[in-house]
Amino acid sequence: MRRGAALRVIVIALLVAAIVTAVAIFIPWLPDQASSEADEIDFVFWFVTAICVGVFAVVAGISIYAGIKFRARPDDDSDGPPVHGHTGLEILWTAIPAVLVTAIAIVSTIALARNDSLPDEHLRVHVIAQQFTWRFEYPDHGELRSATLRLPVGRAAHLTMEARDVIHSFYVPEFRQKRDVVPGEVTNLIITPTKTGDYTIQCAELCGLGHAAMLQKVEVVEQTAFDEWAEGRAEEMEEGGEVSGQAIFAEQGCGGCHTFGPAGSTAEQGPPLDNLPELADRAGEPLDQFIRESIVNPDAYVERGYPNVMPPFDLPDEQLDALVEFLSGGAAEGGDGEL
Ligand code: HEC
Ligand SMILES: [Cu+2]
Repeated sequence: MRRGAALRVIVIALLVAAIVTAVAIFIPWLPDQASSEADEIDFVFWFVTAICVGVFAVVAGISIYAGIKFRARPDDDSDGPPVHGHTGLEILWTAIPAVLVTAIAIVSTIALARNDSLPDEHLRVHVIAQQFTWRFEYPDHGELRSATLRLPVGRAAHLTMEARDVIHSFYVPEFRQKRDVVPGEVTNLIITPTKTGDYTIQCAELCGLGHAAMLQKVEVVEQTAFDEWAEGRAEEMEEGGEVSGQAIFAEQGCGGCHTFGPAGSTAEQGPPLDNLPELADRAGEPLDQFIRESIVNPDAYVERGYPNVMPPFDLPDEQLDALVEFLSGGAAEGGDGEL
């Protein structure tokens, strides 16, 4: 009798385990890995998943068996038999989870520690998070700044991250690495991309109204392509005097939210900037002044139908002038669309 019950529970548990294992394995829950840190993270993920499958199968096996076997008949109004605790069982169901949780803690700690080891040869990137945009500086390359995170493949990047307003979280699913970006503190993250291609950073900490729009591009390229880009951009920026509005537009990430023909951008988080004269008219302001104010103090005039998510930009005067000129059409010409 007892043995028959145990056997049934085991059969049900194995069945449940088979189903949830299939769900875990055959549905592609995770995107392809694109960093050498991803292995460690995925190992922890699967380790925890395996434990969950085991615990779930045991609990489901007993619950389903008990639900069928001990179901009260519709006309049965009697009380159940009085049952006292079972010391042996209680020790068991306390001890087993304690061991499992400890094992998870140890495995995670080892994985995180391994992913925190920084090789001597690495690229430094400073990350600035601000509602609702990401910006990147490359202290190894002078004044180099960008709104797209470009990384050379096969080389460790050391991100030092700072937040200008509230807590954000840097996360690129393909890299698996994720870390909070906290005001008043510098947090670190190490990423060694293993595959060239385009990925998306998504802020993983609800940081305000525009949180869902806090997406930005990561481009992993060959080292030679990276060097070429870095040199080109650094020269562009050091040429002085000639500040290009188009470069500022790209560098500040305006194209991440706005469609603007001359910059080749197509994002739709904010109003399209191709018909700015019309928008300025509607606001009843001269074009240049309207643009300038919209950049420095976006709260001054919030376009109807759009959330008030544009961050204020505090740019040096000559950059602001160049940007306003670029947007007002003073310097409009076909761009190559580089963001
Ligand atoms: C996080 C997304 C985001 C970024 C980044 C961003 N904007 Fe905006 N922008 C918006 C939204 C949304 C609006 C509409 C709400 C408002 O007017 O504040 C807007 C409004 C504007 C307007 C006024 C248009 C109008 O009709 O009110 C201008 C001009 C503008 N942005 C230019 C820029 C420039 C230049 C940059 C880069 C320096 C930039 N934006 C960066 C989202 C963004
Ligand atoms: Cu954020």
